[in-house]
Amino acid sequence: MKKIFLLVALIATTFTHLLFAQDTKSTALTPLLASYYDIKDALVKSNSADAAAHSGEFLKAVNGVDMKSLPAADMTAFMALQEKLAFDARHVSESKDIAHQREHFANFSANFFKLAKAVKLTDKPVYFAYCPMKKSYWLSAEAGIKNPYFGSQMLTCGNVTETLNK
Ligand SMILES: [Cu+2]
Repeated sequence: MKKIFLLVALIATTFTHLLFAQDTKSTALTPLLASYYDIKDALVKSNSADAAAHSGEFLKAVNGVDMKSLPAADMTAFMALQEKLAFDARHVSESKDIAHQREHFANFSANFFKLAKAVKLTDKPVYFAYCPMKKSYWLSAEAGIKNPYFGSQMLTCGNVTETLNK
């Protein structure tokens, strides 16, 4: 009887550990990364309508984050950046001018990288790339350079300066 009890306790403990392990992989902030990449990809294609639409989605997501679900450290990091991220996302979402969208995307990316460094948004690598022409950064899921500031005009201009989750 004692053995069975121990076995049950062991299984329960293992199960809890598995659950927690999964929790650390994604947070309420994880969807923001996918949304950020959608905006970036639209700018790589110089598609201002898509960039605006995806920024609208980002804006909704960033304003809808359930703060109470976040660990204290993540919440602190997020709260310092939420308004800044929302500000630039709103401007991109309301604009049809790709140059104007790219201006905001530079600031947006700098703030989003601060978030990605402070909060583990994914287990996959996040590449932080720099465009010397625009003097601005962006985040990418791939190491290969596809420049969102110039698109096809200068698609491979830039280099990765930092990698998260290497
Ligand atoms: Cu603006």
